[in-house]
Amino acid sequence: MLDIKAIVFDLYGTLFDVHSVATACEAVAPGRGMELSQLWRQKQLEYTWLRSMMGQYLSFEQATADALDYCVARLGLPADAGQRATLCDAYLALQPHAEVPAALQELNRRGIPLGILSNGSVRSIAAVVGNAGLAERFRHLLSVEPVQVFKPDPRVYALGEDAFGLGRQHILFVSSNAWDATGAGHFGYPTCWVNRNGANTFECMGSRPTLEVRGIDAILASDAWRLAA
Ligand code: LAC
Repeated sequence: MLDIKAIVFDLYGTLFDVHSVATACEAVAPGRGMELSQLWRQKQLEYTWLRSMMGQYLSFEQATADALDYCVARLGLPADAGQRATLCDAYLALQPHAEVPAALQELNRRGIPLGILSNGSVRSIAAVVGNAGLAERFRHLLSVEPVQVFKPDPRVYALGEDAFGLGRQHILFVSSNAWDATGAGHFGYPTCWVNRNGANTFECMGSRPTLEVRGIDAILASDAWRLAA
């Protein structure tokens, strides 16, 4: 049985709903808010992967803004600079998924140290978590900024191990992004894939997550590991 001494969460999609910007997207794309939100998220991720491969780090916020420019052009939307800035700001005030606040509280009560490891900048992570009133739940809020490269580069995943001072086998890495869980598993973390939408496919890259759940509250109930501070 796995001996888990800390839990590290991905931020976007895992704890917070990236599509809570869909409502704001409706303002510039009436009737197409969710379509814009989904294309924007996919392009945002692609731009982080491309920047990493190019060896040209820039902030997650810039990748997000660049991705929005692409989407606005691709969908032929009449969004001016002010509207684009408003949409990017909406990314700083995402809503947590419904079960997240109570599940984090219970993990705190059980004494399990928690962290976030995200592509976001230090400023963005603090804003998103702070706006939701969840900052005190976490011992470490870890950004890719110190290593200037994005997930799934192993140097990013190493930040969790370094911060907690634990061997990777004792840190559960939790992500709703299958590609992120794959990268974390390749690094050597036990992984929990939060399959929120009941997708029927994980990444086909030769590995499986240690556990698959529908929400992070299920982490507490799993018998796949012993949780101990
Ligand atoms: C993050 C993205 C990958 O928070 O969801 O790092």
